[in-house]
Amino acid sequence: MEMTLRWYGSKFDTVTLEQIRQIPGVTGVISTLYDVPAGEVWTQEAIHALKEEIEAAGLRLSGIESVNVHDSIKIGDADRDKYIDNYIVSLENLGKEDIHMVCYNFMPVFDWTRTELARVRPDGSTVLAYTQEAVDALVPEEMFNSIAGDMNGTVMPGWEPERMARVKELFAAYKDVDDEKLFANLKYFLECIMPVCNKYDIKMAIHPDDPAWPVFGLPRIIINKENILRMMKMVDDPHNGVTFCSGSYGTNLENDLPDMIRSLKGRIHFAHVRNLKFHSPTNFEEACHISADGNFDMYEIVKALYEIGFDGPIRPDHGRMIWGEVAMPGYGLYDRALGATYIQGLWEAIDKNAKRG
Ligand SMILES: [Mn+2]
Repeated sequence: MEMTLRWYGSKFDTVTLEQIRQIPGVTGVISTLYDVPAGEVWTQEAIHALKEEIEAAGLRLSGIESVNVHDSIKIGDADRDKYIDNYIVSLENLGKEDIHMVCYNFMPVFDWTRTELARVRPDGSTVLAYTQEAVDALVPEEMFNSIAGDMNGTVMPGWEPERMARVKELFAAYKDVDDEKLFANLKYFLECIMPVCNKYDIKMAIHPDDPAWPVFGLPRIIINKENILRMMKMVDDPHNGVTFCSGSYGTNLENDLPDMIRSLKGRIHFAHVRNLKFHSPTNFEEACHISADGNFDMYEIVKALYEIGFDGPIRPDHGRMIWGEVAMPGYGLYDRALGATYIQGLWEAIDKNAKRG
């Protein structure tokens, strides 16, 4: 594995590359062209400039999170081929710049969903949290306003104001899209992009839906072992793979995370590792990374990744806001740095034990 941190670019991130460089063991960042809207082509020049900036700081651009998929592709409407063509050009330009891992998601309308961005924990840290009761009390158009006040002046991925202004329109466009249609549209998209992925050895890594169940009646398919294995089989190419995000699959307590990891051997191209603390099956908050702070056995999760021979980029996922830091919720420096060193500690112990037999 290669330890990385997500970085939104110098125009958007409160964390600097110089700071990331000083986190023990972190050698790469996962970044994006944050200001290119979904559907537009990523130029080779822009990718090259991002890569140069990161390399000048002594780090590597280890992959992209995300190249977003335009809603037309997810809906399967008349414009989808145009947007798929653009996506293919973006992948081609990434390939030419020697980038080999691309994370994306296939969630309708809303990207990840939380109902609080700064829930206060007993130690005074703040975290993102979710309750189904809070979602059920909202109409979708209110979702953005309920989140916008807590963003610490940042723009969170998937919650761009211009996108949220179109929520009603988007809901109407998705009205005939059910699980089966969404699966079919994903298959169509993947079949179109696999040739360019094969040509440049680009590993596509779909991010799970978060939370891992339908929200506001919209279909969600990347939620459990059964569905993800169906997706692997429907386009059976090693470049069609997943981002294993413990915090997203883990929102559904029925998902056995180490078992899912083992079932995806060879198809996990990127790993997000974090813990959740549940108060009920539909009321959870993001804990710090260590097992004792939440519901997951982080040792078993990292061990499963180790045992399947995972060698891609891994990153600590959302962290708590601690030590007075003001940053994009979930994406401060301090708690993610603690998470990165903790995950590496687990990895080192597992590796040494395995080698001693
Ligand atoms: Mn994730």
